[in-house]
Amino acid sequence: MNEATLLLSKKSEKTFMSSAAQDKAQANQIAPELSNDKLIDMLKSMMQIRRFEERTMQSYMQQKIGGFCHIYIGQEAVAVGSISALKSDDPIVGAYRDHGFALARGMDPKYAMAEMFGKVTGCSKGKGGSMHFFDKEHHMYGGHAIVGGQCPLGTGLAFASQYEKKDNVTLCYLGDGAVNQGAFHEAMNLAAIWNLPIIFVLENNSYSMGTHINRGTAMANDLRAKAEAYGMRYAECDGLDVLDVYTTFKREVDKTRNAKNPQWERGMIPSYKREGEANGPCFMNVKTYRYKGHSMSDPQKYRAKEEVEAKQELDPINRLVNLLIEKNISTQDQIDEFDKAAKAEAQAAVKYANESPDMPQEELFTDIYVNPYGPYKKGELPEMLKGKDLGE
Ligand SMILES: Cc1ncc(C[n+]2csc(CCOP(=O)(O)OP(=O)(O)O)c2C)c(N)n1
Ligand SMILES: [Mg+2]
Repeated sequence: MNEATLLLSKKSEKTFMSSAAQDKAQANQIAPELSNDKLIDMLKSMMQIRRFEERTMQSYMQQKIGGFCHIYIGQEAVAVGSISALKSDDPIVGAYRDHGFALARGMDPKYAMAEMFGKVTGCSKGKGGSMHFFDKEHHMYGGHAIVGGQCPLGTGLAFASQYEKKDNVTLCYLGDGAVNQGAFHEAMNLAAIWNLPIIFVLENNSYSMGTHINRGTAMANDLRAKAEAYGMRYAECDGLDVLDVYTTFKREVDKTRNAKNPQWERGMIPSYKREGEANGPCFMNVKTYRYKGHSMSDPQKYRAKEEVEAKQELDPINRLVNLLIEKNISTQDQIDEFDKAAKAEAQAAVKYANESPDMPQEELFTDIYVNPYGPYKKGELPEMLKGKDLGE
């Protein structure tokens, strides 16, 4: 396992101690709500993901895990910084590179690992595998393998919370490849005309499989255009810096939480005159990088080793470690302990997955059709809305 990516190297320490250290110190000050405990939690969460992913790679090589498997190493700050800015019942949904945001959201690594091992104890009973994590309890609505397929679902989650007059914000994660999908544009359009409480979180790691964003995406140099096409708020942050991710998300999540549908508030108005967009949906471009291949079977011929190494110098975990030590928030010894705990937890997850029973064959015929809200009859309210105050 590549210990070097996580543990402090003298070289990265030197890089960090320059002006970057001052910038980060300021970032901490502009987020006074970030207590020392919360900073440490964010570090632990990123370490948990990194060590989990290393074990995932190892288990894949040992053929314990089958099918497609996409590693999140390098992108940890995106999931951790953004989810730290949410309420615990704010829904999240994303694509197949889902281990990071599932763990950051609170999924037990045991159930995540068991899912990939195809075991019945997995978060999706072993039926979904790496790409289809799901955790209703933690409001994590998948894990979706169809590029862009999660965008309409995220829009639906945001629509539901607005319709039910809840004050939730949905985070819909997508890769840079997804911005060229029709589903993404349909979802952006609906989110804009209904002013839905959703943030489309572009995890912009510059590559869709082996295609660089500049080769595959119009206006790649100015992705603000994608938001402007829908009159939607645009923001961006440094996805290799968890504090920048957190502070940017905190600001945008707070604005988005107030999203109201002007058509419902004041009767129909033309959508092109949509008001209140400062408090509406947002398209967030998070510049990040994946240190590993697209999936476990990627020879990575499309990028230079030097490019990956240069990005590893900016490793989000090392950067936070440096800050915590520099600010006397934590010591190297404590950090080593956190890391030891993260490694032990990942190892325990593998043990649990190994020892769990396989999915019984009968399970193949369950969870196919779901109708928990009862039959809908024309003219009647659906079960889910009966007895609810709809404000009429
Ligand atoms: C509709 C659809 N087309 C093609 C694919 C094949 N495919 C799987 S991943 C991928 C690249 C997506 O890249 P990106 O959205 O940037 O996400 P990342 O892998 O970088 O996280 C493609 C084309 C797919 N899964 N779904
Ligand atoms: Mg990508």
